[in-house]
Amino acid sequence: MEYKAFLKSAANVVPSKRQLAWYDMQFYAFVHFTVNTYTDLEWGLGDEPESIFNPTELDCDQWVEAVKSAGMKGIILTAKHHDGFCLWQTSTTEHCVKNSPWKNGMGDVVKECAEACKRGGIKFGVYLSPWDRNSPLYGTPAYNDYYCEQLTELLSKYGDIFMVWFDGACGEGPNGKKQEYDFERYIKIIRELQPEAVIFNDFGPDVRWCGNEAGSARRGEWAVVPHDLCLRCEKQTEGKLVEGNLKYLYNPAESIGDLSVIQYADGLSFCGAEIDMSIRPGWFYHENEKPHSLERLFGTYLNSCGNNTSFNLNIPPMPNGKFNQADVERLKELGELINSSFGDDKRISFSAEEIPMQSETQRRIRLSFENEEDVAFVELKENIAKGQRVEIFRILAPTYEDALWNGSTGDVIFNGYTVGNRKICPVNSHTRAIEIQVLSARDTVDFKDIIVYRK
Ligand code: FUL
Repeated sequence: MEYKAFLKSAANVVPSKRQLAWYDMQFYAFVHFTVNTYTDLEWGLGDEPESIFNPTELDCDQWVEAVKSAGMKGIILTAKHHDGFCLWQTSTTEHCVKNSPWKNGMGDVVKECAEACKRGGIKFGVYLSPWDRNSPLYGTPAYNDYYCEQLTELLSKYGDIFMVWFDGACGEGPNGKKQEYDFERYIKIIRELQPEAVIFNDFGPDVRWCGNEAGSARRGEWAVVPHDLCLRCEKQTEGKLVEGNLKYLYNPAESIGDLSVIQYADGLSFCGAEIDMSIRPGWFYHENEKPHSLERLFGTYLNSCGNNTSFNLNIPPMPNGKFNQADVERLKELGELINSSFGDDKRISFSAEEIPMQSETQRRIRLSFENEEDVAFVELKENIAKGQRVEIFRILAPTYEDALWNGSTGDVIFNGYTVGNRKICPVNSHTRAIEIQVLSARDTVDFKDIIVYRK
């Protein structure tokens, strides 16, 4: 394909309706809770007695209030982690809450959490670990039937599900065997029972893993990536799920969606990344751990929600079933910092002037403020429904206060790579005007919004 035509085609790979809804979510919570909470482990062994699970003060409304205070819009609960213990009243196994002393075996954490989310006006999602260290079926074809039954229960008994989070881990089961996961079948069930839900997996089909659990971001995040990275979307493969064969090569790569990589791909998929990390070092609660600093969490927020990915932040409940007060406070501080940084009162009004360019893929937009301002952030939003286009951009401020732009090119206050759904550019500049320059893009650039925030 001719080079420019290829670029244009890459720029016009668009998200599905459910992927667009996921972009709106931006920031949501993971809740890791299981027998590990009582054994101090990160990966349960699968032979834990049900009797240890006893969250006597379980309070999912407290979870919901806490995550809302940080501005998060949903909770994804580990309905089953690698240890195989099910947090809901399942008919598929005895290794579940019904054999625990909690509420005399009548409790259901999935139900309580789903209902609390509904009451609190946020969305609910489920994590169901394919790796199961308890099920004797694991490692045989019958395990896929078992897993599908569990999925069916979760997706039909607890109302709307916004995300199904598949964990890529595939270790040995109790009989020493590994399982071949039938993702095609799992995905079919999700599409049937919860057509609005996005599916997270290391490699899509809807949302992919960012490649680390430390909250680190790429320099820029492309949502359009090689087919060979992803479980391909149904439309592109006429209903068949195809697994990319280069996924392990691509996944942690810094250059995943760069032109230098995608030009060699035999097809492209729209599959944005999620950044997942825990508020503490572990995914599960350990008494000796402390929440990460506000700076680190806010930095990760900027690098995820402000870098064309979503942010899935885990908060682990304590053995009594509540979030630790230190986590609750950190979430509140985080929410306050996000609100005070990006609140309406922080918006600087401006008049915008478009400077005509010869190339249709370049832009210069000059923003002038009424007074000098201490600018903290510039936020750019592409109309992602039409595809992701901006490659390289920069932001400049006039060098001299009085010169504005006359004859001077200005100082570069931000060098950017990729925009996408939302790019937050920390600029930290005292100025009366700025200029946004798009130096290269894959097609014409459609900015849905440009917002400037003062300190
Ligand atoms: C990993 C798991 O092994 C961890 O325990 C945790 O659930 C994390 C989100 O995904 O693959």
